[in-house]
Amino acid sequence: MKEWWKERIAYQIYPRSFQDSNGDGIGDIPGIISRLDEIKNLGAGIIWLSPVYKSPDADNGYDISDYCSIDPRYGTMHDMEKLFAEAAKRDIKIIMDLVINHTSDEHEWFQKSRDPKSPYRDYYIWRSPRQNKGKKILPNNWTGFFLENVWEYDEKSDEYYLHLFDKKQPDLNYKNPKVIEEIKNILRFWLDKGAAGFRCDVINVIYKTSLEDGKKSVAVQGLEHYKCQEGNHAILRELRKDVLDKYDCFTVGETVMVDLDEAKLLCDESRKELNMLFYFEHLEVDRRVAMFVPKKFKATKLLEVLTKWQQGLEWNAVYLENHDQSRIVSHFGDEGKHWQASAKMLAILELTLRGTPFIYQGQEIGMTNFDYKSLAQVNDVMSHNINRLMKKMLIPSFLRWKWIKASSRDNARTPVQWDSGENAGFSRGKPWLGINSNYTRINYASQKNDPFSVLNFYKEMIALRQNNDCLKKGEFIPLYADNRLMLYQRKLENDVYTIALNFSSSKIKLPKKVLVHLAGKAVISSTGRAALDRTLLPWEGVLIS
Ligand code: TEU
Ligand code: CA
Repeated sequence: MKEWWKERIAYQIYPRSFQDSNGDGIGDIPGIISRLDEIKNLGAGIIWLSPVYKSPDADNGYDISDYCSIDPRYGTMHDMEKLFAEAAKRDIKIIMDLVINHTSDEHEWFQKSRDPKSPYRDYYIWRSPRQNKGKKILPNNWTGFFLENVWEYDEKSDEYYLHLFDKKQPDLNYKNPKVIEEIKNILRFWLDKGAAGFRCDVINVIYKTSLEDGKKSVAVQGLEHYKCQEGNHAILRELRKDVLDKYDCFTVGETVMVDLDEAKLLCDESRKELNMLFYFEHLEVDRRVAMFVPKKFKATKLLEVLTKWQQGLEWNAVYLENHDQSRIVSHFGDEGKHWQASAKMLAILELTLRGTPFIYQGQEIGMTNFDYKSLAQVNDVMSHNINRLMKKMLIPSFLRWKWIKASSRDNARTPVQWDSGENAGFSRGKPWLGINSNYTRINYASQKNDPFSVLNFYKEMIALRQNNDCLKKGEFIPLYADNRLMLYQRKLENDVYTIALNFSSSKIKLPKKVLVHLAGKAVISSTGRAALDRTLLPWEGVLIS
């Protein structure tokens, strides 16, 4: 079968913030259908659809209460079928979000599981409290991804259930073969409906080998008992063999805290587990302890991380944004004076890496982080948890707000800015989450007919890449980096491209030793220059052939 996922650009839709069609302030499936031409026009050939399943919405749909039905907020199954059909007409494939580490606590399985005698008890991970000097204590010392403890007490049976994420997201028990059979049925259901694959949520932590205490750690204590376990690999191979391999589809795994050696096992084509994965290391080069404490950005570090991953895997997913991360212009670029050049420079970066690029809604128009003034405007469950935790640690409120502002997942979740009209053209009603007030300046409609816009630059870069095997599959060769400058090449047989990127607001005089690589013709520049001299302008990125 042809590996079409290596030839296409993917576009991620976070439905609730994409396009509302009925004025309830929440994006929906008819809204997506109405914007398929825009996605096609951009040049994308795959859509990754974040969850649209029935959900009580404790984590915006990543807590699913019925995997085979559509939440009424997003529309009906009929709408979803129409979306598959309309996308197919435009030669766009859709992959669904597969969230199977946990379900919602409102899922029927979990409701039944609360009864210790139910055959569903063993679908989840229940444990009795431990005793310490006559007092009940938690079954183990693990800490979760949302920075809370991972055990929730259920009076009904005097036991706790495990949840690595929110307490409304109980973890499934993958030691139970019945659970795996249920998942296979869910996969078949969506593949038969027309899905072209899955983005698999936190797919490298689903199998808990043991529930012993974890080694002391500042974050996610207990990880060594469930990250990338042999049992996890075996499940991925089983899903592939029994279901996925029977369809023309692919999977991309979201793999948390993964390192390259683990990724190699997960993506090695001969092992038949995942087709590609999302790692996080490149987005963490300017952060200590994962998301929280900022650290100075250095292009040297970014090039080092990219080189390791670009050379380490045969094929992989490439991305700079998703619904959990900061907007890339706000993160690695410049929101101010050089907004446009930096957004385009980052487009050059993403679209000249090897692998399947994933572009997140709004990235193609250079949307920025939210401009909220207080925590009251934030919705993200994780941000509120962090705030609570920091408050307990007596961290003053201005510092808490500073960190949450920089790291909140809502940064990427503000509604898409379609035009300069009411609610940015996202909705006729009050949007579920505040719109960035820069929407009159940054929006799709104004960029559509502007040949120099970020949007048209993305289109140009995508078109350029589309017929170019060197940019898609060529070797990645690092050339040079310092704090603000980075150069690399892509090479396939006789084709060579050199990419030079300036991550600063200063004009840079290029070091002598890199000039030899820049002798060719500038194919495209983020500042619009047709010819190069010995400098890079502020936030300039160039592609040279
Ligand atoms: O994310 C996994 C995950 O670990 C993130 O929430 C992570 O903590 C964050 O990105 C900080 O880097 C996935 C989904 O993408 C996320 O939206 C869900 O909340 C989470 O799983 C639970 O399903
Ligand atoms: Ca709606």
